[in-house]
Parts: sequence; structure tokens; C-alpha cells
Amino acid sequence: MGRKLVIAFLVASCVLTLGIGAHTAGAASSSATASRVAALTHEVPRGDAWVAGPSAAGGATLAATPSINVDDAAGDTQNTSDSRADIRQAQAGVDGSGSVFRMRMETPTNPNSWGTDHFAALWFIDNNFDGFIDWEAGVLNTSQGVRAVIVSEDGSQICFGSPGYDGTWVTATFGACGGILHAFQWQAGMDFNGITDVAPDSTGSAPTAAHRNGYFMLGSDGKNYGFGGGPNFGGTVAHAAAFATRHDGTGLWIVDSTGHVFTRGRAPYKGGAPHLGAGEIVTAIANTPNHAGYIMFTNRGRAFAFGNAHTHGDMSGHNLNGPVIAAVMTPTGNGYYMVGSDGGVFSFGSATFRGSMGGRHLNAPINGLIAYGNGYLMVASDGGVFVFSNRPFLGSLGGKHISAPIIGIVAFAV
Ligand SMILES: [Ca+2]
Ligand SMILES: [Ca+2]
Repeated sequence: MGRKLVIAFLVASCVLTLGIGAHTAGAASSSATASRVAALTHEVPRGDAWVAGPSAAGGATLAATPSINVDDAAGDTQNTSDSRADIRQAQAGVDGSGSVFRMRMETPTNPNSWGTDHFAALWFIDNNFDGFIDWEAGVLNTSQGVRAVIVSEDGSQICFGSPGYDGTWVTATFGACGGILHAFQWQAGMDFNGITDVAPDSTGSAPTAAHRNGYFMLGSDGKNYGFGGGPNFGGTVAHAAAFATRHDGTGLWIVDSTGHVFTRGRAPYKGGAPHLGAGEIVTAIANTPNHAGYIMFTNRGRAFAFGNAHTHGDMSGHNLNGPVIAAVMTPTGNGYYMVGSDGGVFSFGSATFRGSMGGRHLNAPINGLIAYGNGYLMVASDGGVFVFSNRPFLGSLGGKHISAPIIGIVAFAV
């Protein structure tokens, strides 16, 4: 059997829901995963399949201690009782150089003693937090010996790592396979000759702790593009207007111009589709610090709160010199700023007004607003930057020739 066929098995094996995530019925997932463990291990460790892997992971020992620990009950193995299949503790984590997976059973056994069929320690990995498996990692005893392998859902990436066994823990460490696994949630499975156990039993683990930084872009078709630790969540949204991210990067809210909200990953849905007036469109969305709510803003400067977000007033009934094109929430979530295309800034709640370009001459309309220091800055489509903050002005494109209008700005600080 060649590698291609094995990948096909793996792809087929990865389409089941793990039981991770809010949209998944947890009740069925445990047994589904358990049966999957058996199915996968039945098919995987055969022939020369593992010999010709396209990439070899580093296998370096990670400095990071596995960042998420799951304790599992004794005696909860399925099919029948076998303490060699009974997971007591499972762990996984990630650092800058790769990922590490560990588990220990009630009665540990050396993977070298495992047969080459129906024996495996597995971790089902969801790295875009939608409750579906994106990767599978495992320690298996193959005809080439004990191997640690991690395979992407679509079969496009297979990486080999370093298996380990210290008399208690079975371990698999991987280098930065494809640069993908910056953060993930997971469920471990053990198959000891058809006797299976999973941990956690019916849900995914908590997400691995942050080695998580990056940024997202949003296309007008609603496609989102993650960079750094930002996963690609997938999906499209017609007439996407704006989006906001959880601060840990594990979820997005995308809003279309009519105010319908589409969630990705671990971003909870808290409502949408406010009643808008004729010609009124949503132009911005901002979420609260604990991710349990959001406010959407319209071109008329109206604010609509959902979940635990609260409005602190808006521009209803006021004439605007330019449509509101962006808005940001303060770090506390107790206030927000809106900006109009004319540079007018409107502050609400705890947001402190620090000046604006309203009523002043602009060479080009304002096209972006971001929180900056204790205030904000805005950018115009000609690259002009206007800072209203205790942080400094660091330059702009104002007065310089640029080939196309500026449409966005972000800031960073360490
Ligand atoms: Ca157990
Ligand atoms: Ca269990």
C-alpha cells in the first residue's frame, strides 16, 4: 500500500465531528471518536506507508511543558475494561518550535510492545476551533518501528516527529509542521487492541495557551485570512462589511452590510440583523473584552449592542458630515469611538475624546481608525495620519505619491 492510499484513509477518517465546540452535539462524539480510533489504527500502520513521508519534522525536544492538561477517570474504557487502554491523563502544548503531545494510561505499556494493528495513542486536533478535526497526531508501532506522525485533514501534509516512552508517559513531539499548529484544541484517544478510551470524554480540551499572535484580513467575500497564529477559519459571507476578533485569535465575528453576524471558531453568536433604515449599512463591529458581546456600527453612526455589550449612545438624530466608516471599542469595553469619513470623531462611554479632524480640511477622506495609546489615530485614503494619543506620530504618506488609496492601518507595540 502506497502513501496515497493511506492519506485517503486518513482523510476519510478526519471528517467526523470531534465533539469540540459549541455547534457540536457532545453526546454522540465520544463513541464516534472511539470507533474512529479503532478504524484509524486498523488502517494506518501498514506496509511502507510511513517510509516516504514528504517532510520530516524536527523532533526536537520542546522546552515548553504541555500547556493543557486533561485528567481522565479510571475505569471508563469502552468495549470492555482494560487498564492498559485506560487514559488517566493527557496533555498537549505548543511553543515556538513545535508541538508536544503526551498521555499516560492506568497501566502503562511500552509502544514497542504494541502490535501493529489496533494499537495507538492518538490526538485529534482542531486548530481553527470549529469542532472538526484538522490534524491527527499519533504514536504507532509500525513495521518500521514506533513512529510519531501528524497528518493534516486534507492529507496535504504529513510530518514525522519523535515518539517517546519513559515508563509512564507516551509522548510525541513535532517540529513546526507546516507552521500551522500555533494553537489548537484537542481530544486524546487510546486504542489498546480494540479497547478504547478518550479524554476529554465528550468535548475538546481548552485551547492550548498562547503562542498566539498574528493578524487577520477579511475579503469582501467574507473569506478570512490568518497570519502568524491566526488560523484560516474558512467560509464566505456575501457583502461582508467588517469583522472583529477574539483577543486570543480563536474566533471571529463577521458582519455583512445588513447586520447579519457570522461567527467563526470560538466566537459566540449573540444576535444580529438590527432594523436598519433605508440606505443604512453596517460598517464596523467591535467585541467586548470577554468575547461575550459586540456592538455593530452603521454609516449613520448608530450603534447596536448584542450579548453583554452595552451602548453608550450614538449619533442617532444627528446630521453627519460624512458616513461613519470605522469604530473601535476601548480596551475596557466600556466605551467606543466612531469616525466619519470627514474625520469627525465621536466618543461614547469611557472613551475620552482627544480631538478630531472634523471641520478641518482633509485632502482625502478618512478610511480607518484604530485605538492607539490612550486615544486613537486615523488614516486617510491618501495615507495621511492623524494622531490623537499619548503615543507619537511616526510618519505618514501625506503629500507623497502613492499608487492606490490607503484602505487600512494597524499598530503594534511591545
Ligand atoms: Ca480513563
Ligand atoms: Ca475517558
